[in-house]
Amino acid sequence: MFGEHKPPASTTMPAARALVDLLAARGIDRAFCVPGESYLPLLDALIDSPIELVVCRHESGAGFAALADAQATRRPGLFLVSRGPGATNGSIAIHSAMHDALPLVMICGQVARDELGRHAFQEVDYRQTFADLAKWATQVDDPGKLLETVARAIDIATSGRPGPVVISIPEDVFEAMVPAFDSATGARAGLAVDPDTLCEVAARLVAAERPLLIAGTLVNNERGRAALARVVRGFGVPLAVEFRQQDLFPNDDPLYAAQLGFKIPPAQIEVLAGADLLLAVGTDLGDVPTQGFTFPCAPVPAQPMIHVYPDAEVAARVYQPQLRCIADPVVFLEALAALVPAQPPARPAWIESLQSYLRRIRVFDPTPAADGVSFGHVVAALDRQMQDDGVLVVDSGNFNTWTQRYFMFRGARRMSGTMAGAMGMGMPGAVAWSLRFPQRQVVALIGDGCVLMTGNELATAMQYGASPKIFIADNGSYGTIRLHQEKRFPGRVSGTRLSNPDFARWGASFGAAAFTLADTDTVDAVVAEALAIKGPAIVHVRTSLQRLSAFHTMSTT
Ligand SMILES: Cc1ncc(C[n+]2csc(CCOP(=O)(O)OP(=O)(O)O)c2C)c(N)n1
Repeated sequence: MFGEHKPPASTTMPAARALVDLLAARGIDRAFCVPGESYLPLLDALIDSPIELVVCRHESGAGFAALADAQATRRPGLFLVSRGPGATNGSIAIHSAMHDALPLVMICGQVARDELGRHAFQEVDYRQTFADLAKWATQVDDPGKLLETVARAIDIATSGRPGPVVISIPEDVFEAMVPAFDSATGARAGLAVDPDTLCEVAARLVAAERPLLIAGTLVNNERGRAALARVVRGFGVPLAVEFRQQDLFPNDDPLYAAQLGFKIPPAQIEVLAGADLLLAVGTDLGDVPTQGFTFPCAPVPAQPMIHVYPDAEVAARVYQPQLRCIADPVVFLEALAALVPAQPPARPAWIESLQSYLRRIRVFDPTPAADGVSFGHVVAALDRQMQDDGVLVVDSGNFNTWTQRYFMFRGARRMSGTMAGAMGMGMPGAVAWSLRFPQRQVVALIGDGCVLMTGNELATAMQYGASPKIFIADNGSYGTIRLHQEKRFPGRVSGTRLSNPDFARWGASFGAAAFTLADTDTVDAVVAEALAIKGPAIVHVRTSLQRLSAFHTMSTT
């Protein structure tokens, strides 16, 4: 039933205030920013609003923090940037949100309307600049259309395949008088699921001998994870998860089969390809989870496939499954969970074939490395010591391949990182998670290359009382690229060597607790000490370059 709707009052207010009311009504309670003179009225309106403002040190940090906040809350992440250089600095987060299907809103100031089109100071046409990066880029040229434009942008960011939107607002528009925001508007409902389709999917899941469920990022929220667990266990169907979505389901459960990230060994793909039914839910089946569109084989999969996705245009891009269901994937799983059979079908041989690979790679290799601490030892210690609702934020680089072998996402442990593989998410992401969940352990794994991109957001952690524990894997190299180099141009090192500061002293200069970890024998003790710190802690791990990856060494690439 619709509630009673009173027509909007005819009062007017400055556009910046009406904008803040609208953002708050859409569930946004935090904004990350780097300030600029182009949006002063908005900064001012935030003072008296329920939206908390977190000032950052670089727009990429603000953008990554907003992205992580969207991951943590599954509500739109918001960041505010100044025109021109501010907006272009923030573009890395826009690109990441697009690839990660995360709802992100970037509001940027713009030159005043009477200067538009005259190449005024720092002027950029954001609609052109972000046309390819964002799901939608718009500019509010008419104050009367401010609220409808912003409401539309948020709907675009959060519907179908979620994504980033860019809203440019000329500085004089913020000060125009507009009608007050009517908070009764904007009710939303999820995409429903057709009951006949559901019954068919349930029947097929029961009948299949070797079904495989592939779950993606759009399922990764509290309701989605709960429904997914009921479906996986109720139908006894093994689960493979999309890249960096390991926290979708307990990794130590026999029905957890694989993470479909980069470099899956061909032997494992061969086993997965033995499936006789694929049910892909909430993944856009891009090139990463599908191993370059080879599993499932594109465009027509080798086995019957059912694809559940909320956006027909995205779902139809490559694959022609037997059955495509355009629906909200969480609503779909919840409805499917109501149809589980009395007993899950037994598939011991199929489950065992999937488990044998995981068992093999999870055997801990205690051999110390000759040129530094193997980062695998640190990740294994974190697995032993982190709380069951801890959050592990991973930056991009080979140091985090160890999480696939030695870190079990179980209980309420969460993972955060970009599927887009952008370097720099680690520090601001950890700050955002720690601000959102001050009681939980928030640990970040960050390479020496990544940490000097956005590491200055440690200052933001200090300023706002966030308490992330940062483990820096320092192998003196942009190691991932060095590994590629070693494969393609053996022995020829170019552009990948790094000369680093003493990261413990660097962290201490911000006021964080700081540790140096250079000896394999002290890994457990240093991890324990760092985790016990109340505020932020930096652990400078002098890691092995030779054993930089969980799956390769530098000399055996
Ligand atoms: C913003 C950005 N720039 C460049 C790259 C390419 N890239 C991927 S991994 C990597 C090296 C990361 O180095 P580091 O943080 O030291 O981790 P390691 O690879 O040594 O484990 C680079 C340069 C990227 N993914 N993102």
